[in-house]
Amino acid sequence: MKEKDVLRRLRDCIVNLDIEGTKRACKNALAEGVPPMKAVTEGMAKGMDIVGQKYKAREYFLAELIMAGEVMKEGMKILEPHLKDVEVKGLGKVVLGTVKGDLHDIGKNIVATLMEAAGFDVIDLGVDVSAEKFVESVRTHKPRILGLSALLTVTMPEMENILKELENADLRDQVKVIVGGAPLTEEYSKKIGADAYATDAVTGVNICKKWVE
Ligand code: B1M
Repeated sequence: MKEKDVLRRLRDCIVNLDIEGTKRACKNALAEGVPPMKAVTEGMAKGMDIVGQKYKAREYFLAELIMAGEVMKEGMKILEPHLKDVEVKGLGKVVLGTVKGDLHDIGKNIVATLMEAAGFDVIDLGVDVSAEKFVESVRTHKPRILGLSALLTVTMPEMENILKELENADLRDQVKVIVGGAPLTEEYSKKIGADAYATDAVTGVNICKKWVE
């Protein structure tokens, strides 16, 4: 099977909310030698974009969004061990989380997986994480990097709040801050004073590696 057909199948299985089909398509992608990260970004994530468009167009509703999240997570269970299959170097700690009010974690989890694969020690605070919890975690764990994810326009301002709280706690200059998530822009990240913005997980991890290597 050609790579583009394997990727198209992965995308379509997500759009059709086909859990068994997605699992089969992920196994097939590995068997056909498709790089696992490509299967995520150019297969399943493309399907998630279409699900998002269908939701916006009122063709899909909340139930379908939830289902799509579950289907992608099942696919990730198959691909994830292969994303991690690299030499581990001690690059230091990263505290990572999705900001308060936001429950989206699929992208953040991919960032966490790739960070670990690159050799970072990831402390994942999960979703709906308050500024206080981020600040406390930076104080306790003393990470080299803090990673913030937000998928909703309404939760983006929470990132600015976290940066302000880090300043107030005199911790801002002790940690590099990277932000990511679909609604963000480079311009917004500069405006709020983040050190970096990444459109995708691979770019994000590469930026973090440059910071510490
Ligand atoms: Co939601 N949702 N959702 N949703 N959801 C979006 C984000 C939306 C764009 C859909 C749409 O309308 N087209 C829209 C937001 C609109 C906006 O604000 N701009 C939306 C909405 C409106 C909502 C609700 C409000 C719906 C409702 O309740 N009426 C609700 C909010 C709940 C809440 O958070 N409080 C909601 C709920 C959900 C579910 C829980 C059902 C589910 C999430 C399941 C889960 O995450 N466990 C869900 C889903 C699945 C989506 C879509 C369809 C897919 C998101 C996803 O997982 N993408 C999404 C549409 C879309 O994004 N196109 C949508 C795949 C993932 C791999 O990509 O997360 O972008 P992404 O991550 C990428 C990059 O962004 C980047 O790297 C990742 C991989 O390359 N990245 C980083 C992310 N974080 C990073 C951090 C970094 C670096 C890079 O450094 C630290």
